[in-house]
Amino acid sequence: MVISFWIGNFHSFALIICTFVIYACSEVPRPRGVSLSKSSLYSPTKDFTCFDGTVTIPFSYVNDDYCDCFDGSDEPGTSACLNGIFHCTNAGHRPQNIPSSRVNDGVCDCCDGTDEYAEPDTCKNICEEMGKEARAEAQRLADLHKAGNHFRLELIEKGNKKRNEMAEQLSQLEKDKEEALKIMAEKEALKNELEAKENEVLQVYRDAEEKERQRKAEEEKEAVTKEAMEYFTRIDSNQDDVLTTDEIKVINSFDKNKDGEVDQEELQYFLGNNENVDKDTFISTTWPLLKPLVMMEQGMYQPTSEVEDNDQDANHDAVGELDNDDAEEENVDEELAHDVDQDVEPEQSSQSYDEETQKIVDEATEARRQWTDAERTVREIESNIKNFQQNLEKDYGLQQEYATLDGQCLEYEDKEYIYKLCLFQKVTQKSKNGAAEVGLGNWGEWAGEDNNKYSVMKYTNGIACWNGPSRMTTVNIHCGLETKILSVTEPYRCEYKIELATPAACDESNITQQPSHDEL
Ligand code: MAN
Repeated sequence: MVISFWIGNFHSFALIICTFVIYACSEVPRPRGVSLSKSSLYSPTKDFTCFDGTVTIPFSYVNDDYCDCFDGSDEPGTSACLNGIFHCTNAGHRPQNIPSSRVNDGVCDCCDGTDEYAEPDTCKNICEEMGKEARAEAQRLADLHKAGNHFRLELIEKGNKKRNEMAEQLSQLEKDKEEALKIMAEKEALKNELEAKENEVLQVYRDAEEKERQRKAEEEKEAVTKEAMEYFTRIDSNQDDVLTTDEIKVINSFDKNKDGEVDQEELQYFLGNNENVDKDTFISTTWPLLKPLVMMEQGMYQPTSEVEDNDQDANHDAVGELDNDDAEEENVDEELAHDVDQDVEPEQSSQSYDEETQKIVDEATEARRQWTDAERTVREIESNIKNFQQNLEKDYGLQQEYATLDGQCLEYEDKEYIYKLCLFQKVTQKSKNGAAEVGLGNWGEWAGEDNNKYSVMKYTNGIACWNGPSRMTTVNIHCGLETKILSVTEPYRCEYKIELATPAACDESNITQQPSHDEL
């Protein structure tokens, strides 16, 4: 059955009057659930075309509780279409659009109760009351914004001043940098010049040092050869310039493991596969292996291995047991120890130069110092420039109203934690039981809705949550006569929410207006 909800019995006189005084009129005839702005699309004298243009139906099908349009536009006043929109006028308060599926569902959605027309007693019309409250709240907000706007203007002035000063400081720093770079270049040139001179005069010393080094190396080599020869001669008992294994076996120093005999393994160690050793091989191969053992026996060489004690014992033994039966051999070791002693080099004295060279070295040192200082100055200026640039690039609101708040820190305490918000920097949380401070996020960006970008701040990349993502904080900004934290909550684990009041957000011209009430 086709049920029309067209309020059709409105007499033509009212229609004519309303056509002329449409804004002041208390009722404009239109199907139930249609807003005034859309009423012209529903003409009872014409067929109705769905808003999406897909279907045209006789006007009597509108609000007949059967969904004909895909977009639900033929059933604004019934719940027949899932996607329909029911408009309530809510005279005395704000008009409202609700999904038409909520029409006659037993729940009061509109303050005027028109969405529950099937059972008119279900909902009372509370629009006047609500409207009054809403208007009082709107007035309170308007007054607050008005009062806060005064402080906001001050913030804007200070913010702009701060920015201008920073811009001036930045351009001064750029000039300072140019100057510092010039000085650095001069200092570098001077340094290079003096270092070249220094290099030249020191070359004489380096050449002399090198010569001395070579001389010493030569001397050392000769000493080692002499030492080796002396040792060789002493243990070459038949003086035939060849050491046989028999001659070696009686020398305690070759008894590496100090077990009382020079065994095959030890012979192999010192002689390789040779049966005997001539002088040259002794100097080049045997003596370098033997000398540490001889030194150790003389107590000039401390073994570092775990067999230290054993070695020391062996050492002790060795002193008295060069050859168990031969006291003469004992003397050999003692004498050799004396020779080895002489190998210890005196400590090198620190370099000193003649007066002229020293002067040149000092001048070069001073030039290096000055160049280092000049370089440091440039680096410091560059780092300052970077800081200023970063601050100047920060978005402090359309009129710089937030600029002076940068770095301002505000605290808020709840039962468990002390929260600290340093604006445009970071948010932290400190447990009252003394645990370490936790970072809840660093300044990220403004994140308000398109037309209200400056109503929300995001601080991101805080300390990672246990088994979870990094902590982050959202700061919702409200108009208030002073800048302070109103509340801190953690609606989701490690996601924090701060409500912040500040005069910077009190924009008189931007107060959310009560929606215009075009239909009463
Ligand atoms: C700490 C605090 C809390 C947070 C937990 C997560 O206790 O930072 O805010 O919920 O860690 O483990």
